[in-house]
Amino acid sequence: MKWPDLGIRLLKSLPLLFFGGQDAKVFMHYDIDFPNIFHIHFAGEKQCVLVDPKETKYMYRLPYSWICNEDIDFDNPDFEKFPALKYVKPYITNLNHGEMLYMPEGWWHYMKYLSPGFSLSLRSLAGRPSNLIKGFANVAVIRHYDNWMRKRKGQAWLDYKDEESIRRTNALLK
Ligand SMILES: O=C(O)CCC(=O)C(=O)O
Ligand SMILES: [Fe+2]
Repeated sequence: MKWPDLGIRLLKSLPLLFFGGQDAKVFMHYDIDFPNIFHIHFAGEKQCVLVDPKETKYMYRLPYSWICNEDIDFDNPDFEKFPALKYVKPYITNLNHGEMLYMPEGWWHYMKYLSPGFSLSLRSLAGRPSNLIKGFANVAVIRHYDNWMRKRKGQAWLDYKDEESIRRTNALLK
């Protein structure tokens, strides 16, 4: 197999393939290890919503996680319950067969398969040292702590993270 030269050193051992049926959604997240991602879509049409990491403070991120509060519907956000989302400016684009989207390291992404299709993500290591360190900490420590707390406390841990995400984010607006 020949790899394309995209001007960045790709992690050749780590291409990821994703499949989605009609209306399948990929929850808003950023990737745990801060890769730069070239996302190539095939077959159907897919909507992609990206958010700049500069706006992370308004994203109701769950503590010890790289996802948002799961009650947020990014197709129709509830601005009463999640008022900080008013300060977030999403970039929205649709990918059709053969189109590629570059997602810089740390950018949030939410995706919706408008019709059945599949995508290939070519990834490269984080370029910023601060992101490399955060990615390493996430993989080596944070996710294990989160799993351990979840086993220990069960639903109470999930409820705590939900409430904290709202409390911390809404506190910024006061
Ligand atoms: O398209 C998908 O199903 C998920 C893609 C994604 O999150 C990624 O490439 O990092
Ligand atoms: Fe992702």
